[in-house]
Amino acid sequence: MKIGIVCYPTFGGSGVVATELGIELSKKGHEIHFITYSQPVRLDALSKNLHYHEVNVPDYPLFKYEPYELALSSKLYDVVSKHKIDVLHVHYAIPHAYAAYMAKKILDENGYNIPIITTLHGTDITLVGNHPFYKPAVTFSINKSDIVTCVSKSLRDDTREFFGIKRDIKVIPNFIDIEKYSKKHLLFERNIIAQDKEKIIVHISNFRPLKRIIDVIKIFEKISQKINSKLIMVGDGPDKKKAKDFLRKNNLKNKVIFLGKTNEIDEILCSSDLFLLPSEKESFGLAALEAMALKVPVISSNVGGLKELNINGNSGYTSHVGDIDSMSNNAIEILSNEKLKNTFKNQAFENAKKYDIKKVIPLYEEIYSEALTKSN
Ligand code: GMT
Repeated sequence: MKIGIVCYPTFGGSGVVATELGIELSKKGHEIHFITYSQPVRLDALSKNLHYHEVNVPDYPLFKYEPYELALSSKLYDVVSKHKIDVLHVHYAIPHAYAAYMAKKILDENGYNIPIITTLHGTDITLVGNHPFYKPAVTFSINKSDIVTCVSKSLRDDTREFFGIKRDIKVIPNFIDIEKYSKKHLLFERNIIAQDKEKIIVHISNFRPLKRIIDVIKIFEKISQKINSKLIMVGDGPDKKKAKDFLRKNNLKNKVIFLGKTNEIDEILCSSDLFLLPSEKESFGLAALEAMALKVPVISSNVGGLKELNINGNSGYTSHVGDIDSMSNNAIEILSNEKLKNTFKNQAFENAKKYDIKKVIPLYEEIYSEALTKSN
């Protein structure tokens, strides 16, 4: 099948999922065309089955805002008609589902029928999409997609509730390549970042307010009063300065390392004892799944898709948003007992196996076939 994939090519979870999906589909013999404004970060090599088409928005002094949706629709029209694409799969509703619908209409005028699959990832629904400025256009484009999928049951329910949408929405969870991760267990020399007896606690995110990175530090502060430990903060974003100020004021600077954006996430997780994700909203929590796949127990909030992924008392623990005491007590319980920690580590890995790429990719292939059948 020839599949066009539209996504945000940056470090965000939706872009990572879309890229890994495209790469895996290409290995299965599908011809994949990424249509994005820059080459997706995890797409390091193009091949016979993997193509990349850049969307350009030229500067023009008249425009206060460059019309990206327009450029994307035109590019989609070009790529779909030139390469005879069978289905178009857009990740993140804003503005991708809207631009895809416009491209579909233009193609239709030219006698070309292209089914559109929209995958909702989270903030396109729970944060940005339901703002009155965007809501009518987002509702319209979700309703007009041929098939809609989302990454957790919680996100499906939120989409129905926030947009009053009644149509079928399929849940296809995010995934990881378990085989690849199994090979990485014990990969990293832990004493590069911590002393031998120090426990390593990790947080990975884009440091946006909804990730609550001050909670991460407060939880760590309580843990470190009882357990010799170090906190590794991976990522970058708007709350980084606030976090650094907090560390300075609370004399925690020497115990916390900021690693910035890195592609070495697996290596860091391999040598970690615990992963913290106390988010205010989280439709899935891909970073937590990556941690679980590398046998790292997760301490998280119990919001959205996180409570579907992180099984309380099994792969880690979940608590209410902002409950620093509960999260730090749970963390201390796991970290202070080596046998218990190993049980949680193994359980985290067992749970991650449910999200193996080999189980999830066929679900996408099924919906591509369904979309094709429906549109013919
Ligand atoms: O978490 C973010 O802020 C990034 C965002 C994105 O658009 O990439 O992540 C969303 O999609 C990921 C992939 O499906 C999910 O794992 C994240 O839970 C989801 N983020 C939120 O719902 C806040």
